Amino acid sequence: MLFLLSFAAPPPPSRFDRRVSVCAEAYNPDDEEEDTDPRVIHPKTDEQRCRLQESCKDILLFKSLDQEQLSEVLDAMFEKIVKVDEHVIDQGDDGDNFYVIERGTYNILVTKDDQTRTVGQYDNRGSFGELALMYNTPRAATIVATSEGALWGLDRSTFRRIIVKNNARKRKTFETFIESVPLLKSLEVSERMKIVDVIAERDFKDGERIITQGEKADSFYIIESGEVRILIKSKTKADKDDGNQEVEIARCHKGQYFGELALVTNKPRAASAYAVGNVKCLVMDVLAFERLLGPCMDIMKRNISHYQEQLVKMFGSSMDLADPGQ
Ligand code: 1OR
Ligand code: 1OR
Repeated sequence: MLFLLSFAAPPPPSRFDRRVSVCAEAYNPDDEEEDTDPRVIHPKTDEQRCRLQESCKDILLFKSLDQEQLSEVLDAMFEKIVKVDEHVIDQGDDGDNFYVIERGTYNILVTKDDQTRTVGQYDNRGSFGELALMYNTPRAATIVATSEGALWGLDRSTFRRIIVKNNARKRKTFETFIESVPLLKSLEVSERMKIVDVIAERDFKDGERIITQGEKADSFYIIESGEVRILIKSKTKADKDDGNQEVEIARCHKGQYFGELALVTNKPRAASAYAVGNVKCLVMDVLAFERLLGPCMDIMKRNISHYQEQLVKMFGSSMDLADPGQ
């Protein structure tokens, strides 16, 4: 294999003419010419490598890579310092790099019908720029730094060779399960496959806490196997005297979801979730949740209104899910 050693940011990609408008483009490893591309390596000091590893540790797209794939990705990443107001990505452009945030705040802007709206923000964590590289589409949003910041970039060719190839495997692995999830039934097959592209699998041991009541929320969960208990700390006087005990309010099983409430209401977690036995969950981050699960929102909102009814039945009218307490 050829090794390309480079200290500067990589040259602009040369394969933009392959851009197609098909969205959930199938990946065929046999016709992927990037397999013959030289391996990209940006040498790093130990200190840089540490910062890079820390920035990447929660990136869902990297979670299902094996050790070798991950080190190839980390080797290829390069540091990019950004200034306030710098446009890291412009909507409509072709995709060059995928970015992981080390620090800094960034606005996500979308222009539609000549109107530009801020649709979200990144706050010192997360990643962006995967869509144009995954689906060969123009950039779907503009990303502007709202502070000085530092990013780690991954070139298009390495991204496609490793992440997109791995997604083809993920699609095969999770296709049958994802098709069986009741919440996702109303989606098109291509929309369900896009969910598979961005999810990660996470394992939890018996008794492990998956969600903590009162915490800020950034993920949504679908149970792939095992059982999850939902517990709530009630705030009635009797419970306070009792040391604010947690009470079980629900159990979720294979194919069911949890962790949607805080994302929908934009509030802290209303309850805690614990694994019962060994549990495997598929995890999606909040932006992917908002981007991909819009069509399922009515079902989720209907179920949320049932929570409120159950809450009143269990604890009387003194509890409010919009005020989860600590
Ligand atoms: P990209 O390669 O298209 C822009 O370049 C990036 O912005 C995109 O990848 C995502 O990583 C990121 N819609 C589209 N792209 C988004 C969105 C988004 N949020 C972040 N990105 N929406 C916002 C969801 C809250 C939907 C807006 C209608
Ligand atoms: P979250 O993001 O607030 C905790 O994190 C999750 O527990 C929550 O989303 C729901 O997905 C899940 N009330 C509140 N949350 C519940 C409930 C629930 N059941 C599951 N969750 N109730 C149970 C109704 C059978 C009503 C309270 C008595």
